[in-house]
Amino acid sequence: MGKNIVEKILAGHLVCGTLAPGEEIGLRIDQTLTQDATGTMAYLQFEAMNVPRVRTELSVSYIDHNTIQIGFENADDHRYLMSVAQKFGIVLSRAGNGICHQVHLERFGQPGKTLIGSDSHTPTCGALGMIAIGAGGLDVAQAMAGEPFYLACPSVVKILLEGRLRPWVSAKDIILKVLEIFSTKGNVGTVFEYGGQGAATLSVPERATITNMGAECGVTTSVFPSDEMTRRFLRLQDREAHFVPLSADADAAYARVVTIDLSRIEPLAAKPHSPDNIAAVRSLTGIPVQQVCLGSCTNSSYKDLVTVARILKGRIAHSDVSFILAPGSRQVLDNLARDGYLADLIASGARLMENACGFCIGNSQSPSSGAVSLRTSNRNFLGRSGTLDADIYLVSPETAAAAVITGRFTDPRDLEMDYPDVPAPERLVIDDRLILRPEDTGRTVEIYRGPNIGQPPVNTPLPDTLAGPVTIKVGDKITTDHIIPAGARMKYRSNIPKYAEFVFENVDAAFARRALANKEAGRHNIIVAGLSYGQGSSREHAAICPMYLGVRAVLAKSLERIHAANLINFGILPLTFVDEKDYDALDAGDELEIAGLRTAVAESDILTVANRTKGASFALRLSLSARQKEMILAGGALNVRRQE
Ligand code: MIC
Ligand code: SF4
Repeated sequence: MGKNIVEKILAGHLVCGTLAPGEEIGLRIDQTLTQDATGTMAYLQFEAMNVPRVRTELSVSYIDHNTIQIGFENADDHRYLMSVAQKFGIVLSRAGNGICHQVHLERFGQPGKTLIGSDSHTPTCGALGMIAIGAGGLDVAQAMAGEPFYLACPSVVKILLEGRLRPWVSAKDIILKVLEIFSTKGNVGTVFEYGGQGAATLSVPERATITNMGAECGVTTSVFPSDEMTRRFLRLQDREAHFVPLSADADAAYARVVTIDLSRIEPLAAKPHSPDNIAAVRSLTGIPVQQVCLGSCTNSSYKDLVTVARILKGRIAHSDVSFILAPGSRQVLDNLARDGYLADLIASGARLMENACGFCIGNSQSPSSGAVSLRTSNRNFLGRSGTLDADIYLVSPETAAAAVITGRFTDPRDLEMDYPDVPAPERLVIDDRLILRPEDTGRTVEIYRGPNIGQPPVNTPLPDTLAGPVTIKVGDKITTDHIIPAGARMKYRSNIPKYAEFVFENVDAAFARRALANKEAGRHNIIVAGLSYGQGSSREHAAICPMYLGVRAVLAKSLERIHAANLINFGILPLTFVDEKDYDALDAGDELEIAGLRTAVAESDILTVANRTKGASFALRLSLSARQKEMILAGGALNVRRQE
């Protein structure tokens, strides 16, 4: 039996376990990436591991998220990251060089390699034919220390692309179609492997839009073959030496095959407040638009931005529309400038922002109250933009450009012009001078620590009796943006006691105070949730901050992969209902108790919970590997390391 692409790369990196879907496997990791908002915590944890230098082939630290720098905190974190990089042999991409995923794709990703990153959109580099996976900062720190990365061996779904995109339809519309088919839930433990004649027509940046937003489906990662398109992209990046061909064997097996005919896709949009709330742009025609944001790690390539520049050339943004432009990387910006397109964009009224996450993470450009904002980014979760009552729609660059002109939702096919087909440039300006390579001089590097940087807190070992209230009960599809908001709050990423004040801020602003009071009274806090708890980002703060507030267990109908792993890393029990009806029977404030917990965790996969308030009991499932059980019993990964 032949192998698919995923099996080939996993087999070449397998350290332990067997390649059977669902089994825990350990992988050798070739490359890591971090960004500043998750990186500071990751490097604090790495420092605690007492490893003199990173043990990967390549580790890159990006500064791209917290670049607004209101107050001293972010700038202090940047200095910390720069000193850590120098000391431990990490490459550092300075603020201004671009968004981690875009830059990693351009300058570092390599077919056939493994990459883990402390950001959920790390799968972007799957566009180059590598296995690139998002993870919590602690997992990335362990990989930098040379340890395997553990995960459940995924099952592989083939997405067979046929046909060719029609004019005005682009890669964003493909991934929105995929989201329409698969939704944002129920895909844990799978990988999307793309193939077919249609896939061969897509350039690497187009593939990257698709692999990037596969994260919204909750898959472990997405991957494309490494083919002539890949070679062409790497050649343009002056990196042809990194090219290796990679494709699935003709008789490779898949858990499922889904075929999408590219020629039948039309311009699509994700409506508020979920990336899988898909509608045809045509059905939204006429809705007035107040803001258009172009950029983010999803749609920031040279082709994306040149396409918009050519659509807008000689026109001016509609008087109702604030038009925001944040190029994904300095390379893209340099080349737009060289070729004159930047001038066209500025002439059309674009408000040029830094090459950074910016609007996408909600730290700037929050829309006005009740506004409609069209964005080429990947997430439209409630409140993420910084304006709770704004309506955010995710669209392609073409649809975004059409709204810039008309001030309304407009199917770009209705613009009376020819589609500007943008070929890849013959040559690119490549300037890596904002990338700092660590020198191995043996010189002692002093680590800079600003006053905002605290030590990561550690949990206590698992108690034998868990007793406390359901401190909050939430519904389905609660994202990590709901659990711990980013945006304006993100500057406290290195200061857990402060950041923890904002847990569930947009869901139940009194949660943090209530939880802390329970903790101080010696009670455990319990979160009850519906389906797909912990969607979205990889931020381990969605586990660390609740842990700091005394949360000891999450009872959910289902949990998303990265968040569940983060909970375990910090000693919080990720439990699922055996019978989903028990979710309905629970209310916030119910007093729950699990007795004999340590023995039950060690010996069984089923725990029995007593509801003291209602005089009932019910069963919960704890699906953990032996390694994860050890972590839970010890109160998290840091305690296990300490014991060792
Ligand atoms: C996001 O897009 O939500 C982020 C901000 O990039 C996060 C990481 C973070 O919270 O720092 C992610 O995707 O993992
Ligand atoms: Fe940055 Fe947005 Fe991409 Fe996250 S999704 S890495 S915030 S651009």
